[in-house]
Amino acid sequence: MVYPTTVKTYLERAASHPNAAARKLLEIMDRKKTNLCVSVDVTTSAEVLEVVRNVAPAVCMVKTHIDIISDFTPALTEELAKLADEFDFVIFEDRKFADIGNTVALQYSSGVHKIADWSHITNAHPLPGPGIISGLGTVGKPKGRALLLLAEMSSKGNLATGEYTKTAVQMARDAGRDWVVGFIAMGRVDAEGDPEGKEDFLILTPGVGLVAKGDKLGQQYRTPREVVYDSGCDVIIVGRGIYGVQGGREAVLAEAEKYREEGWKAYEERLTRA
Ligand code: S5P
Repeated sequence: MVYPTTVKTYLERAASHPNAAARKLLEIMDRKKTNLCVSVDVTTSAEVLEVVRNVAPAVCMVKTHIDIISDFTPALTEELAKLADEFDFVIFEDRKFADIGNTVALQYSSGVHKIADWSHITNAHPLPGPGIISGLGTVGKPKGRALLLLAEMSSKGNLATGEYTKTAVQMARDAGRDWVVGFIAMGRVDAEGDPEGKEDFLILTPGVGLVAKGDKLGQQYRTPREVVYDSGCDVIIVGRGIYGVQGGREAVLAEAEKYREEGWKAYEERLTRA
């Protein structure tokens, strides 16, 4: 069976989305013809900005791990925000919150990183229960931000399977799509319980590579086509497969373009799938 959400265009889905950050993302995807998110997992401010400037034309989203930056100052996130406006992409801080509501609200709003001030979208493990969603919501909702739950993971042997995944989806349903806009997942975890595709959650999927099949630490890769066409996911997240290529600035953009094209082709094909 074809899950109805996967045969709707990103723009159609934007029109009816209640969350401002999700709407912005879907509109950008349509405008720039890209479902590619580049994961910028490098460890200095200069490297982050260099990778972002290189790939910016090809992406709808840039994903950060702000806590791996060794020389972090707020100037970095100010510059990222400027680039996001200039090149038309959203910022996803991949913080993977995993504590009680009160603590995550502090981690999201405070400290040196002040994530809620600059990151359009962030994510959380459902492990602590619904309090994590409400805690983050006290900070993010008034700012028009969006939250994703990790319903599945790409790494070998992970525990986010079966009942855990189902409960994660239920937690998102209970919270409402105006705040929890979707999932980190490997496929359409939302299809069961919504056969007509009325909810329209976003599925963002890491573990994407055109060449490598995995790394030495349990990461597992699938191709953009497997992720977008076969599994019906919405955004492909690519890290080392893009910023890790040799050959400097042009090679990195060329690689990003390759992923963008593959991801977009798979999306267009799935729209017309019978
Ligand atoms: O299950 C997951 C969830 C995430 S968000 N598996 C992942 O790999 N990620 C993130 O995606 C991970 O933290 C990293 O930033 C990125 C994948 O990087 P790559 O270099 O393997 O493409």
